[in-house]
Amino acid sequence: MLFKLAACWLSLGTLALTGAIPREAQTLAPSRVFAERQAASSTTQVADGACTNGPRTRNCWSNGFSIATDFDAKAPPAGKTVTYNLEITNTTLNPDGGGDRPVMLINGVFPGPVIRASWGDTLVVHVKNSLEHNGTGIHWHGLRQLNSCQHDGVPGVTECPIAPGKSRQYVFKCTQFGTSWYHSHWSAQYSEGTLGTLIIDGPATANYDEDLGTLPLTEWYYTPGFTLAEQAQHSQAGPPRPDNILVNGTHVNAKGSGKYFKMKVKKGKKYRVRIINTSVDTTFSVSMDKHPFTVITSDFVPIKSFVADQLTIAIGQRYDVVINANQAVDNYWFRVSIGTACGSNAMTDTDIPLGAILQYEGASDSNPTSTGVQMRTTCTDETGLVPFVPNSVPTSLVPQAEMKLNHSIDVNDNFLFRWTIDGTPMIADWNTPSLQTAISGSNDFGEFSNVYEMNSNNWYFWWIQTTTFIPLPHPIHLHGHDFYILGSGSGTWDGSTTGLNFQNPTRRDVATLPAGGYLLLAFPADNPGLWVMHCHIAWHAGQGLSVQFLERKSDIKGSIGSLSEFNKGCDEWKDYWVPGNHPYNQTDSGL
Ligand SMILES: *[C@@H]1O[C@H](CO)[C@@H](O)[C@H](O)[C@H]1NC(C)=O
Ligand SMILES: *[C@@H]1O[C@H](CO)[C@@H](O)[C@H](O)[C@H]1NC(C)=O
Ligand SMILES: *[C@@H]1O[C@H](CO)[C@@H](O)[C@H](O)[C@H]1NC(C)=O
Ligand SMILES: *[C@@H]1O[C@H](CO)[C@@H](O)[C@H](O)[C@H]1NC(C)=O
Ligand SMILES: *[C@@H]1O[C@H](CO)[C@@H](O)[C@H](O)[C@H]1NC(C)=O
Ligand SMILES: *[C@@H]1O[C@H](CO)[C@@H](O)[C@H](O)[C@H]1NC(C)=O
Ligand SMILES: [Cu+2]
Repeated sequence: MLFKLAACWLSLGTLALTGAIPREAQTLAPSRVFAERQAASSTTQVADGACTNGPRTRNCWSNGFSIATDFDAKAPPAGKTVTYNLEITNTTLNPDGGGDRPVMLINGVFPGPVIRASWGDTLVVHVKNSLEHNGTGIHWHGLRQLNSCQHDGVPGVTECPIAPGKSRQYVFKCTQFGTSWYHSHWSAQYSEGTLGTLIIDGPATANYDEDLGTLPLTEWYYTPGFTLAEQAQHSQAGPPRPDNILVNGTHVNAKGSGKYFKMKVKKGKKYRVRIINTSVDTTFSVSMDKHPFTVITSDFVPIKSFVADQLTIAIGQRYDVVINANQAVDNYWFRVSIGTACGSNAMTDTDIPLGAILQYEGASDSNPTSTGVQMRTTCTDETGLVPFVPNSVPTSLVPQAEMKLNHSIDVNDNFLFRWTIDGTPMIADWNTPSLQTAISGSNDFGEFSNVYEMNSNNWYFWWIQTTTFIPLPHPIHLHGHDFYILGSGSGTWDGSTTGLNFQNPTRRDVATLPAGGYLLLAFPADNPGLWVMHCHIAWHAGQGLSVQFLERKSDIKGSIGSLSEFNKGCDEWKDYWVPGNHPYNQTDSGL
């Protein structure tokens, strides 16, 4: 009886509180949300009436969890188990009307199925490799894999590839929330279409009525990815030129056939859109005519929301935005431009608009005639992204290593191009994943492993410095962590910490190393395992632009749980990967 009374009183309090949050509020005061969380968690065992997620209370979640929760410090809410089955097949696809192309799809669709779970849930994903002549391995981009390194899906590092005809089960907890994607991490395979998007529902820093879901952007080539990767690593003339782009898997082609993707909205509502750059080699800028974006997250980190007409998105990066359908009932362009400062696309030779359509209910089915902002063609990251939950980096840190990004060319081997870190490209050994070597107690990771060790439970600071004369921006992605971006710039870092950002710097899992410049990153060694950090331009990763962090080696075995899937996978792979049993060889980094 007493219990019920208390619950009742709490929900009355809720009404008063939610009523007090102005409907149009775009920024939620952290102190208020924090107070709510305190109130909720102090009434243990009582269902959380004080903070229920809804269109006007997106800051709330449940039972003492809200947008103000520091998910790096607090365990996630108790969740359920969510299971998916994915099967990779060798098939063909004609997404833009430009013609069929061989692809390797997940469950026969491009993009693959949207995987959806909630904050605190455990995802169980069964992956079946139904390809005849390729291995595979699926990486859950941006998922923290706290104490589950063997489920990170990186062949040669955290697992043996999944052999043809075999399956693997990946199990991991959703400790963060927001938008991401999953993709093959096996050689150039994701450029064959082996990818899909992923949503972890949770609280947000701005309110909206409806969630339109994920909006993956990619470039599209009419030539198979493995053929292009081979060309790219032997090319003296730069990377291959994409033929088109796809927005959520579709687009109009250079001859005008094919169709634009349509987002359908109702006037008077606010919508969340989850934009993801899943491309192989293209930086994009995006805007929506007459509908500015309220940006609420960058990668898996909620940020203080801000309004922008246009966003630039590097490969692997995600921005969740809210748009307000408050314009006249009509069609509007969602514009996509190519970062021609660091790439190209055949569609820029045509007058065909690149993008998708925002269609109001009641509008005609014709293409928009709307006008918008001047689109960028640059390849630099967005700046001023302030994490909603402030965390800081110790100011006493000094760089642990200067990682020099250079390149090498083997002219004897038909002009073989490699990116090097401190003189060595990273080449994965599929038969002997680094995780296996580490667990066996050995430090013999091989000549091309690019291992950097982090032995203590402490913060580490890394300096990535371009030394090559090839000035290209590189989207650097870290597994197992969000890194803190202390600074970046052109030229060589002068070693001075003046001007670096230690107080609540942007943290995310992909940041751009500026063309010819440097990038300074920090993160704490709080996740024992082996974590790669690589360029997310697929060609560059294939050409060796990667390192791996060996994090608290002596704690790995004790923290990551059962290795049964890992061991089974290696047994099956080694049975398959024997000379004479496969028509193709590993010709790149394997990542
Ligand atoms: C996909 O099918 C094509 C055509 O049959 C074949 O040449 C190729 O080896 C197959 N690829 C894989 C990875 O099984
Ligand atoms: C993109 O397509 C997926 C799969 O059909 C769908 O779930 C999602 O809502 C679409 N995205 C948008 C922004 O409409
Ligand atoms: C995708 O990432 C690539 C490489 O970082 C970048 O060139 C491109 O602009 C990004 N696309 C979008 C839409 O941001
Ligand atoms: C980078 O590579 C070039 C040759 O490709 C070499 O001359 C130069 O010394 C290298 N720089 C560093 C810092 O390794
Ligand atoms: C693969 O490598 C083996 C052993 O080096 C060699 O005999 C075979 O010809 C290679 N196959 C291809 C397709 O290059
Ligand atoms: C994967 O299959 C494609 C053909 O579908 C082939 O071009 C490529 O070499 C294969 N890669 C490996 C390492 O087997
Ligand atoms: Cu790169």
